[in-house]
Amino acid sequence: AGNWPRVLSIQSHVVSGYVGNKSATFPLQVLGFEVDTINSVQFSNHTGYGYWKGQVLHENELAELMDGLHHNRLDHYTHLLTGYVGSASFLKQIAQVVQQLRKINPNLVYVCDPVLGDNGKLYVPEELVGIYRNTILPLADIITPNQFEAELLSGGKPIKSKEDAWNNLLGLASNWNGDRKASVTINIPKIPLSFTGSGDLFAAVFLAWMTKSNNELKTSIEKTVSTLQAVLKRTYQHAKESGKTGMFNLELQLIQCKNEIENPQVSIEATLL
Ligand code: PXL
Repeated sequence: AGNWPRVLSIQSHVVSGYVGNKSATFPLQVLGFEVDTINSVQFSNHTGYGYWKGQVLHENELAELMDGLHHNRLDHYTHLLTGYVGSASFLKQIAQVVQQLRKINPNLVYVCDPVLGDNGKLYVPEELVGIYRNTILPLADIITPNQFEAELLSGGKPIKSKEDAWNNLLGLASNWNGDRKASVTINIPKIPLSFTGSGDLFAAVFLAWMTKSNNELKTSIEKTVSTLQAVLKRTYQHAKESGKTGMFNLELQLIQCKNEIENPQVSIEATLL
């Protein structure tokens, strides 16, 4: 397995349910990636439940784990994946982790989901915006901001030019392949529920398909969006059929979608600009 892609994923762990590492690990493994996880928190459940208990990993403890890996030469990774980070000091330590991993593998691909908030509302301390912008994003190869995050990270100007129909979400992506820039858009049917952990799933699956396709943006976006649609549709169906409302019935139906994750049927085409 020495040549397999190996991902270090630093994200939340929840005992029950699927956000953070619980949302990212299974799809990456199903797609053939070795996944090592550092749990930035261990909570009973995600915070959307309103009540949760658990522990937070501090930056010195992250450094300790990295030291243990380094001592045993276990810190050779092809990818680093990070998601929700709740404090400035932990985020700064992640910059140290990137530097440590790049010393071992200069070709390390860092996929950063710069989680700041959504729909005009921050859900991390405001000081994280500047640290992402000035310290973390320059180290990242792939970032997966939502619209609000893209606005904050690019200087706070609203993005309004691609307003779409209310029942669609518009996905935008661009990358450099050699000296060529590719840009794609994709219209994503909106499912009328609010899911938790779907952003974490998106970043992990996108990492996988970008790697497997050698950075082919259009097919990677199509496979990622199609996977998300399959998981969210099944989750929506499950929530409706279970009758009861409540957070637990909205947990991603991830294991149930193993086949769709392994072999996504592209149901939605992206447009190359
Ligand atoms: O990215 C979602 C997420 C991650 N980690 C924790 C969360 C949530 C969403 O609620 O509570 C701890």
